[in-house]
Amino acid sequence: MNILLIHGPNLQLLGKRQPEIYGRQTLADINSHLREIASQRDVELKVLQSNHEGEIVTAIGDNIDWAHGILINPAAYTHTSVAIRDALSAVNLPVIEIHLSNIYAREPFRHHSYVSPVAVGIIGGFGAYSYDLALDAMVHILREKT
Ligand code: CA2
Repeated sequence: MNILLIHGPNLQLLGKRQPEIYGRQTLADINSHLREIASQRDVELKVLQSNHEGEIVTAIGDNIDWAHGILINPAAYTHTSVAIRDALSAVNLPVIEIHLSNIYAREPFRHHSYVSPVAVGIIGGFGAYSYDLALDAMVHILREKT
């Protein structure tokens, strides 16, 4: 089972800035914890972070034949990117949208997501644990399918 995990713009700053909003764990901490869970679940995890919309679009398309499911924290692109939504919709794989924070408890401009309508589910508000929950949810979905 192959799962692609995409982190959107500015998430490379995790643990280094605004810990009151996004927590103290760095992206490297989160990724290494997820790789551990993935290996316990017998899952191949491919991880990438990009600050560029086009790179994220390309990565989604490039993994169409590799990935069985996609986990994505589109970060600010959640609220702006038709291109990422179209790419996710085109690959026709299960997608789980992840957020560290509860976007509905924040500024109104964060309340709309272009990605949610093409996701099977959305997990947010649990800090780095949102990623653990999303990985387990994806494994559950993919195991149910086989
Ligand atoms: O809560 C989330 O995971 C978000 O996707 C994070 C995005 C934000 O634009 C979304 O509305 C919600 C922001 C990611 C920026 O990450 C930073 C991390 C540390 C310091 C500064 C920014």
